[in-house]
Amino acid sequence: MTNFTYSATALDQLKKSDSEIFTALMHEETRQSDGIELIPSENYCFPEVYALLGSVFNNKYSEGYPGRRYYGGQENTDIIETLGRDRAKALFRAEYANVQPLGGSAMNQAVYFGLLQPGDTILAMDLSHGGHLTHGAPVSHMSKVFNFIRYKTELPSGKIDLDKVRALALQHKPKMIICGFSSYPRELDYAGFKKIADEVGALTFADVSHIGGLIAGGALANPMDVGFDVMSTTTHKSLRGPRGGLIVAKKQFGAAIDKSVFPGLQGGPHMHQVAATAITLKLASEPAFKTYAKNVIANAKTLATSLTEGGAQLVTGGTDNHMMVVNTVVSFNLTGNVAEVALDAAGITLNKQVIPDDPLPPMKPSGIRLGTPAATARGMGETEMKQLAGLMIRALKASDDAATLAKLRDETRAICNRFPVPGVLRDKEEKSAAA
Ligand code: DSN
Repeated sequence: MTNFTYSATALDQLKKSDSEIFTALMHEETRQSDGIELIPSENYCFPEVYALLGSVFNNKYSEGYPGRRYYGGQENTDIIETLGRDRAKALFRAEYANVQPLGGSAMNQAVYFGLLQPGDTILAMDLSHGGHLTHGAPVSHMSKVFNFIRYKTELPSGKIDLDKVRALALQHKPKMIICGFSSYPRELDYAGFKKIADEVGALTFADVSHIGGLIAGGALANPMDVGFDVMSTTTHKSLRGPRGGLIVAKKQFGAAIDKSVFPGLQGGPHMHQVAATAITLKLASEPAFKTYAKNVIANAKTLATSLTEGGAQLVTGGTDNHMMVVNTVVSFNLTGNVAEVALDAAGITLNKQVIPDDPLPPMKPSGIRLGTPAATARGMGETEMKQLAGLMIRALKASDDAATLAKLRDETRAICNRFPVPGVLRDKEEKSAAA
């Protein structure tokens, strides 16, 4: 099997230079291979991404943009960044793209500072109801600079009520309305958000970080198709790319966003990441990725149904996208942190999660959040989703029984070993041969 992950020379050098780091790397490969990854914001990147992240593009400073840089030697970096921008525009049907943001937080800050003035009002989803830190959570620096007003989901449905969003918009007259989430299992009504924004003269900004890949693959609606002004997505989640972010927008906002990313917020872009983003966008435009995106959602629906049949109560009752949130307190009398630890012991990785209006604190919340992008990238399908749901239910019912959890871990490993992690060596023999 070809070792896509690292060049043999680099790996050999690492082994000689630092056995502690080398060993941790090998153990992490084993952890990712032997366990099932259900954190909905994580994924296994395309193998080509490893090749570029571990490449000489890491060595290059490229402040500026293609054709207008502050350092020489840009003939190859200009090619990859231009390809990245053009591919992002084509994939998301946008007039402008910037592929330099170092991550999701930088990307969203660049949008705010590029299109707004300090003190401006922004209407966004509350973190505790499924929004994101960068959407104005009080602990974020952004909340100190802009005046965030937060809309929430409704109980008991757990869904967004656009009439309530409209009422807040009419009351506070925001300059920007954001839709997007890190924990909301339903499709958004982008046209509905746009109508409200038009009524109050606000810019429309969709942060589709979780679902960027599902939009690229045509499995979920694209906010740009209904006239959104700007959209951001991280590149490492459902898109299966390197850690990073990208912004697309209407042409008229391009110059301001470019200036905001560099020199406003960032210095030299990470060109190994930009190169990896460019190949990711190519792969995400191919027919196989459409199948992948469709399968991510089909798998999530199967997992949600199977968990519900096993006694799990899901926030909003199900899912339209790649993720679901389980209220573990009402379902299994377990707080989310206890459920997370028990499932980890069974080889199943996901995260504890606050539920809307959670009476419990974030480190001991009422639920867990899980999703299917990574499992689907391994090639798992409906059969495995049903098996995983069964393992989860058994683990949650035996959360204090170490022997049962260890047995479940063996069952999880047996399923996982039939679906190798893309681009990572399969077993110890292959690894030692490569090293
Ligand atoms: N940390 C990401 C998530 O898990 O949703 C968002 O930034």
